[in-house]
Order: sequence, then structure tokens, then C-alpha cells
Amino acid sequence: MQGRFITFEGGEGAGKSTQIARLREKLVTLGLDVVVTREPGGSPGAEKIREMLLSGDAKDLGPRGEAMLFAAARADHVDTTIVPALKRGAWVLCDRFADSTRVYQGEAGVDPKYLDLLELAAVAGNTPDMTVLIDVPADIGLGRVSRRSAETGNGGPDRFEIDDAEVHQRRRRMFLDLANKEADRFVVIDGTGSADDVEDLIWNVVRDRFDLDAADVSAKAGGNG
Ligand code: Z5A
Repeated sequence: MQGRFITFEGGEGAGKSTQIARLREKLVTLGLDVVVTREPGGSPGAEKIREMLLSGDAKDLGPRGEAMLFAAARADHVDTTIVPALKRGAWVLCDRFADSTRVYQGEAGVDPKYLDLLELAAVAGNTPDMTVLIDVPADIGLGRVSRRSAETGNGGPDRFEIDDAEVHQRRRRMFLDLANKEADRFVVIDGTGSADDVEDLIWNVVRDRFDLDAADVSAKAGGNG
């Protein structure tokens, strides 16, 4: 039994974590085995690398070195979390994946051919079945992130949030370009509405794409529901 692999992409504050949690609820209700994970991170080894990357400790390596660290974390995450989950038939919902490297490290100037090689090695053929790009203008996403920081008192911006507005806008355009080039894999969702509205948009495409008719899902899930 082979599971499903869905990745979520977008800028900071797009609503990826919020929507992954909501989609997880729906899928679990249908009796499916669901694994929620994230990048960088998602496995014990990769979480250690996450800490280095987001704290800025790896910044001195430069964008190419950081890209290698993202790839090293991804390889471990794929091997130890994603592939075992897919093999047992789970649905894997992953907050960011290889497209984030293409956009963030690509925008930072790393040669796309070099990024392709890293992706080939790290992903090892485990391409997502679907990538949900939650698209919001950079100022809306960053506004949400700063409101969240003010409300939770959870420190300042991380290594990638501190970049200036133009960088965030370029990243948004790069995500949209990728979605255009790989239209079969990507679904672009307008993330500017309420969390409930965005949840409905995502559910409609996931349900249609994977033929998730509530009546027969439990049979597809092996009768666990
Ligand atoms: N990075 C990279 O450079 N290369 C790579 O290969 C990879 C990553 C994999 C990871 O940070 C960083 O690593 C990331 C790219 C880089 N850059 N940054 N920063 P992270 O994992 O810590 O952060 P993130 O992925 O950007 O997550 P985020 O900022 O938390 O955004 P989100 O998950 O998309 O949003 P959220 O947590 O669901 O929502 C943010 C807030 O908005 C929260 O208070 C929500 O309650 C609120 N929210 C959510 N939806 C809505 C709607 N619809 N309306 C209003 N408010 C909302």
C-alpha cells in the first residue's frame, strides 16, 4: 500500500501550518493514517540542522553551503520519516519541501543547476503527489507573522524573515513561476481569505484530486475508519 505525499509551500505567514492542521483533521476523520511533518526538520537529525539554519549560525557558509545543509536535512527526513510513512500507506502532509530550496536558495543566487543536483540526491525520486501553494502578498504574510510574534512574545524574526520586502516579493513570484511550470503537481490557493475560506478551497481540490468520497475512503484506508 502506497500513501500520498502532499507538500505545502508559500511565503512566511501564508497559513501553511494552520491549513495542514485543518486538512489533517479532515483526513483523520475519514479514517486515514496521517503524518504531519515539516522542513527543515521532520526527523531527529534534520531538526538539529534546522536549528543551525534558522538561528543564522550557518549563514557564514553562504547560500550554497546553506543549500547543502537544507539538502542534508531533507535526505534524512525523506529516508527516516517520509518514505517509511508512505510505505505503510500514510498520508504525509509536509510543511515546505524541495520547492522552498528552489525559491529561497535560488533567490539568494545559487545556480539552479546546482540546486537540481542537490534535489536529485536528497529527494531520491520521492516527488510530492500534490503541492499546495498558498499564495498571499508578502505584506499580508509578514503582517500575520509579526502579529503572531507580538501576541505570543516568541522572539524576533528568524534568519529568512529578516530579509527586506523586495526579497519576499521576488520569492512569491518565484513560487508562482514554479507552479506555472509544474501545473500538474501544483495547486495555487488564494490565501488572503479567512482561515475557514482557505480551508474550503484546499479541501475542494484535495477531495477532487484524490477522489476522497467519504463513503469509500474507509475502504481505501484499509477499513480503519
Ligand atoms: N527554507 C529555506 O530557505 N529553504 C528550504 O529548503 C526550506 C526552508 C525547507 C522555515 O521557517 C524557513 O526556512 C523559511 C524558509 C526557509 N523561512 N522563513 N522564515 P519556518 O518553518 O519557521 O517558517 P514558515 O514555514 O515560513 O512558517 P510560518 O511563518 O509559521 O508560516 P505559515 O506556516 O505559512 O503560517 P501559519 O503559522 O499557519 O500562520 C501564521 C499566522 O497567521 C498565525 O498567527 C495564524 O493564526 C495566522 N493565520 C493563518 N491563516 C490565516 C488567515 N487565513 N487569515 C488570517 N490569519 C491567518
